[in-house]
Order: sequence, then C-alpha cells, then structure tokens
Amino acid sequence: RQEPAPGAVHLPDWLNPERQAQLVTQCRVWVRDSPMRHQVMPGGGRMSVQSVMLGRNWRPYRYGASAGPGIQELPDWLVHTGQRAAADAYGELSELALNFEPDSALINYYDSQAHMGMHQDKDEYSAAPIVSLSLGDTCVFRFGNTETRTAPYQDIELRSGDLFVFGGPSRYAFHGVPKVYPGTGGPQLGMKHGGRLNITLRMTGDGT
Ligand code: MD5
Ligand code: FE
Repeated sequence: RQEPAPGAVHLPDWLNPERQAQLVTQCRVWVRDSPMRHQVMPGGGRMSVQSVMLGRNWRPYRYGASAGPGIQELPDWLVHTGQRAAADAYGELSELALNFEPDSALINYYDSQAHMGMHQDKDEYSAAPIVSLSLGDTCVFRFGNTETRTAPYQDIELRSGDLFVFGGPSRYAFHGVPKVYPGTGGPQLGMKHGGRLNITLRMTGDGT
C-alpha cells in the first residue's frame, strides 16, 4: 500500500490475473454495444484517449442523460467492486468507504500514442473519492498538486491490476497520463491490439 499524498492510495496488483482478464472481456462487450469515442474538449481539441461511459452520464451534459438509449447500465457487481476498493483503500468503517455509492463508470482506452494532459476532475457534483482500475499496458501516471498543473508532481507507474483511489485532500489534485509503455501488458489478458484500459468509478452527486 502506498499513499503518495493524503487520501491518494495506490494498491498495486489489487486485481488478480483472472479478474483482470474478466474485466477486459467485459470491456470488450461494453464497447461492442457502445463504441468508444474520442471526446472533444471544451477548447475544441480531440482527446487521443477513447472512452465510453456507463450508468449516469455527467459529462458533457452534466446530468442530462442516464442509462437509456445509447448509455448502458452500471452493473451492480461493478458498483460492489468500487465499494470494495474504497474499503480496502480507506478501511471498511471509514466515512469515505461507507458513503461511496458510485453511479457512473468511465472506461478510457489508451493506444500506444495516447496520453492525457494535466487536469482536475471537477465535473462531478460530488467530492466522493474516484476509484481507478488499470488494465493492460503500464503507464506513467503524473500525480500533481491541487494548485497548479505544473510541478511539484510525482510520476508513478500504474500496471495492469493496480488500484488507485483518489479521495479526501487528493480528490481535486491535477493529474494526467503522459506516457504508455507499449507491449508491457502481456498476452494473457487477450488485448490483441495492446494498449491500456482504465476504469474509473465515480459518484456524480446531485449538486446538493
Ligand atoms: C486514467 N483518468 O488513468 C485516469 C484515471 C480521467 C482520468 O484522469 O479523468 O478520466 S482517474 C485519475 C484521477 C481522478 C481523480 C483525481 C486524481 C486522479 N488525482 O487526484 O490525481 O485514465
Ligand atoms: Fe481525471
């Protein structure tokens, strides 16, 4: 267990290989029914990362859309995985874990060229933690500070099976993914084109 900053908990190898392979298979099913897309950013740029959302869609329409035409359900088993993650990160009886009821998942896919610039996640109406699961290729995850998108930051490698939970004082830290290492995910996951998958579980909140 590593805690690079208060509330930011990294549990390497949290998912066993069988669970990792199951999640990759499930991601393949989700993207067959709702193809991943390059999101367009507020400034007009197209993200190199491709993504698809499950459950409640909070971006870009905030709370306009929920599961329904074009948006698939967030399955209960994935909600429970997120709650188990928060419990393992913060303790079974912590407020952060007890109050964590994710209602949305974002699946990001990074090919060998993709990256994500430094940003804060502040579109949600909730300050609840964000749970992140990594699958496939290893990446450099840049974990910054809450004030600026520049230094100081820590570069942390995230590998297939790693759990990272961002809560408390780290919830609004700047962060990004400057680099993915192609071919590091190994063949056993069945990601024949390689790349990295990241699943985040979030509480969108209702603005109250
Ligand atoms: C990823 N995704 O690896 C990351 C994992 C995104 C995104 O950043 O917005 O889709 S989530 C990383 C995260 C979330 C909330 C807070 C912090 C990091 N943090 O404080 O560093 O595709
Ligand atoms: Fe983010």
